[in-house]
Order: sequence, then structure tokens, then C-alpha cells
Amino acid sequence: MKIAIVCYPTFGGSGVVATELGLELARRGHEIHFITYSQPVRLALLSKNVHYHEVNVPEYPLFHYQPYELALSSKLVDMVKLYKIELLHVHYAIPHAYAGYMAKQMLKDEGINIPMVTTLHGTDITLVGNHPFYKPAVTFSINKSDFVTSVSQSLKDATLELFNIKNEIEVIPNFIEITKNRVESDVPCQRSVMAEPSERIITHISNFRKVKRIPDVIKIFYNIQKQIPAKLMMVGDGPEKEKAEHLCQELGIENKVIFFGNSNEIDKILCLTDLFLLPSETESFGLAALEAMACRVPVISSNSGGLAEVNFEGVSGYLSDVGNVEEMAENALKILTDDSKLEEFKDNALAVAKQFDIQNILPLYEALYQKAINKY
Ligand code: GMT
Repeated sequence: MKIAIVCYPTFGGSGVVATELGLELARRGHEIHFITYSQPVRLALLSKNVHYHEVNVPEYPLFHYQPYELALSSKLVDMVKLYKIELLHVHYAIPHAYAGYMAKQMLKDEGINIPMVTTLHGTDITLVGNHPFYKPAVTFSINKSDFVTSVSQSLKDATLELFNIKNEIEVIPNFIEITKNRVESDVPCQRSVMAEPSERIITHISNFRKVKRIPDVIKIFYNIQKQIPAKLMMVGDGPEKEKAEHLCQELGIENKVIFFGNSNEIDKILCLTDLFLLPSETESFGLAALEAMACRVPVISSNSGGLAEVNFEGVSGYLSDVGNVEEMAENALKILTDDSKLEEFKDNALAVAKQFDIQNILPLYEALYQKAINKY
């Protein structure tokens, strides 16, 4: 199949999922065209079946806001015609589904019918799309998609509750590539560089937005380090980072917390991690938790959104109500203070992650694409 993938090219989960999906589809022989405003961060190597087309939005002083949707829909039209693309898969409703629909209409005018699959990722529904300024356009674009998927049952439920959706929504969970070298890398884990042998290593990875409850991450760690020697690795960047650095200073734990900024070497950081923290306000899926689990790292998370569909209570980690930092720290200590329990949770985390192996999930997308193409 010849497929155009529209996504955000950034470190966010939706862009990562879209990129990994495209790369695996390309490995399976499909022709993949990424169409976005810059090269997706995980698209390091271009291979034979992978194309990348940049959407350029010329700056013009008249425009207070540069019209990205217009440029994207025009680019989609051009690329579909040039490469004979058979299907559009847009990740994140805003504004991709909207632009995709406009492209479909323009192409229809020229006698080309192309199906569009829209994948909902979470913030496009729960945080942004639900805003009254966007809601009519988001509802419209979801209803005008040929097929709609959601990354968790919880997100599907939220979408049906918040929007007037007439389309079926199929749940296709996010996935992970489980490779041997995620767990047993050729390069030995540099644990000693980061911590003393007696210290447990705890990690948080996110875009440091409010929804991630960064102060909770610090408070959970503060409680942990009062009981056992430990280090906290904070990976990522975003609006809450500076506040977090100050909080560490106020609590007197700045020497135990390392801020890395954005990193492309997540696996190298996770390989030396004992426990992952994700106390988010909401999380449609929690890809970062799954990435940790795939590296044999148990997870302490909140129980909001789709997190319970990924992190299994008492198996791969523990889940608590949002904001219950005391319980989260207690649960973390339950795992971290007992070597055999830690090993058991690590094994379980990997076993649960294997259920989300890309090899199990990808055929679900392939089947959907085929159905969509057959529709026209
Ligand atoms: O979590 C973020 O802020 C980024 C956001 C995105 O759109 O990239 O992540 C959402 O999509 C991910 C991939 O499907 C999910 O794993 C995240 O849980 C979801 N984030 C939220 O729902 C807050």
C-alpha cells in the first residue's frame, strides 16, 4: 500500500507512535510518505520505502497566524497525485484530520477518491479538542473520517462522552518494538556513571507539561530518598522544568536529581533505571510507561485515563489516585526495598510490554487500511 502519514514531528507520543508505525510498515514493504513541517525526531534514517515531504508555510506579514492547515492540505493533494498515494493516515485530530478532509474534498473534485484514517491520541480530545473554540471542527473532522481509531478504550469512552460522534471508533492500542537489545544492549549499561551501587535509580520522561504533574514526581522521589539511597533522572523539556528545578532546591535534593533535557537515547537511560514514575493528571495511554516496561522497568503511575490498560496493578507496578503522592511513594518503596520483589516486577513489566509488541498491533492497522482502500 502507498500510505501518507501526517503527524507532529516532535518528541510527543503521537509523533513517536506515527513514526514507529510508518517505519515498521515500510519494513513490511509498504511505501510510506511522512508529511509534516519538519523531519520527525525518530525518523533518523531514511530507507528505501520511506519518503519525507516537508510542509512549508511561507511567512507573510499580513497573516497574524500563518495558515498551516492550508499548506498541509495543499501538500497532501500534491503528494497524493504525484506518488499515487492510496490512503491518508492522520495522527492527532487537530488540525490534521481537518486538513486531511479538505485534501480529500479537493482530490474528489479531480476525480480521486482517497480514504482517511484518523487516530485519536488523547490531548487532541481531552485537553485541546474539547475547548469550545475547536469542538465543532474536531467533531466534524472525526465524523468525516472514513475510519477512526483510538489508542485506548478509555480515550474512546472519553471521545464518545465529549463529542457527538456518529462514526465507529476502533481501539488499536499503542505498541512498542520489543527487541533483544532493548534489554541486553551491546553497549553495557553505564549505571556507575549515574549512581552509587547502593542507590536505586528512578526515572521520569515527559514533555514537562502541567498534565504530567511534575511537582508530584519530585515529591514522590523526595519521600523515597528519605528512606533509601536513590537518584532521580528527569528526562525531557517543557514549561514545568524550571519550577521543578527550583522545587528540588527548596527540598534540598538538587544533588540527587539530574535534569537531562530532551534525549534521543531513551533506551540507554531506561536500561539503568529501577523504577519509572508517571503520576499524570490524565494520560490516554502512557507511551512513556510502555517504553519503560519494554526495558524491564516497573511503573508507579496515577490511575487516570488509559494508564490501567498499560500498567497492570500489582504486576508491572502500582496505580494510585491522581495527586496521592504518599501512596505512590509507599508503593515505590515496596518494590525498591526488596531485591527479589524488584526482580519480579522487572520481569512482569517486560512480560506485560510484550503484549503490546508492534508485531501484534501492526496487522490491526494493515487490516484497517485494506478495509479503507476497499471502501472506494
Ligand atoms: O502526553 C503528551 O503530552 C503528548 C501527547 C501527544 O499527543 O503526543 O501524548 C498523547 O498521545 C500519546 C500517544 O498516543 C499517549 O501515549 C499519551 O498518553 C497522550 N497524552 C495524554 O493523553 C496526556
